[in-house]
Amino acid sequence: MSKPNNLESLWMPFTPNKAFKKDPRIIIGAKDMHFISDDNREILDGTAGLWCVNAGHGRKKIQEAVAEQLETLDYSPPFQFGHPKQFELANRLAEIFPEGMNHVFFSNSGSEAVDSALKIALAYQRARGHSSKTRLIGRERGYHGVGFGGISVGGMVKNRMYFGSMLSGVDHLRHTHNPAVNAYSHGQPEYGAELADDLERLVQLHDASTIAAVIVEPIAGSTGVLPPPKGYLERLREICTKHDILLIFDEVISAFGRLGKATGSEYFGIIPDIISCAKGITNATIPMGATIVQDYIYESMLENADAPIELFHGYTYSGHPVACAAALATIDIYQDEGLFENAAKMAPLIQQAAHSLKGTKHIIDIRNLGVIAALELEPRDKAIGARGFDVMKKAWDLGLMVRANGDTLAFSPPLIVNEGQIDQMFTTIKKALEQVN
Ligand code: PXG
Repeated sequence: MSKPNNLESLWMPFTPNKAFKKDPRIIIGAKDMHFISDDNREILDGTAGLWCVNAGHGRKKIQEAVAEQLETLDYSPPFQFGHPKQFELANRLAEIFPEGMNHVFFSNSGSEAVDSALKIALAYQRARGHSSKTRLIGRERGYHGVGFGGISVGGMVKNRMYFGSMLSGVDHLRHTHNPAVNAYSHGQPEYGAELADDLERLVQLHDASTIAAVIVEPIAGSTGVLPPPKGYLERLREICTKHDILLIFDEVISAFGRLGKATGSEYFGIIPDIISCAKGITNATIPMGATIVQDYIYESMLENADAPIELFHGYTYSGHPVACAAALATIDIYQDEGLFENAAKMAPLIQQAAHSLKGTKHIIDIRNLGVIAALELEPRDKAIGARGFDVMKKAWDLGLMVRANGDTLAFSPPLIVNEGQIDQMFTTIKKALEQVN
């Protein structure tokens, strides 16, 4: 494959375009645990792309399923018509998602899965006669994609500050990051369960009769990997139930094995009312998102709808046949190869390897859970994110893809990762850290 010779026309997402085009990193191929760069180097994929290629790259079974689907039925309209694979996939997801979550609404990305979740929450409250419940609660440092719904409940400052006033009637819980007491925690930190009581305070302020739903990532990813403090999610669930507020888990990152189970909900043993997911659902081969709801939400919507169409929401590509074929093949791979179990097996090795870097130049905190680890670096004076960015680039030169979220380096390799590759990831990043000021 040849190098693109003009990089100018493309406006790259979430990328410093000027810097990239001066010093590009171009990927031309991928197989299993590796990317191939345009100078023909093998780059170890320490991030499963963007937390999404959970079964590793270039999986034959998915390729064949996609090719066959394109030959048989390339597209069918999702409104008023159905095709078999979307029903089959909804059933498969219902099997692996938590108890009582048997109804699936399809979309094309995590952002859409989140917006669908928020809209379903509002429509459900109205359908069951609680139409004053319109308020949505998110959390500081939360990431829920880039739609106006997602950035409104999200809490990443830069993702919000450029885009006006967003949705009204949104409030936020405090984030759970507290390095003063929790730095270098192995897995879930000890302190911070009481931060869930912020929801009680918001109920005091707004009254529960105005609050439709709370949305959180069970483990915050994009903001730099923040595992929930022990007891925090349990408390949040309790308070939501007490005040009849829906709990939405945004599992775009945590579903499909990242924590060693099908969902973060299963891993933490907490059942939310709605889950949004995407990414690993198709091993990232074809865009797809899904919003899975508890039976009582779906049933109430069907029973109480004031129009034959119970939910005025959907996308041209909801349940796209090719995405469904890819997702079914992906779930087969996860189950046939026991990849969630492999993730659970690798988790302690990642924990050990990550924490062995304590004391390495620049590192001020190390966090981990499941097949996720993060190294937080001391920011440079007046240049937040610059050091993280330079280490990411240096790692690329040394043959490793790692994600820099500001000054936090995040690792989330495909779930096929083995012990040698874990070792290579952390040996390489150590080298990169030592070579960057
Ligand atoms: N919710 C969560 C929890 C996510 O992590 C989205 C929603 C949005 O998904 P889409 O498919 O619309 O991008 C995400 C996406 C990073 C990074 O660097 C993470 C995501 C996307 C891009 C970068 O951590 N997660």
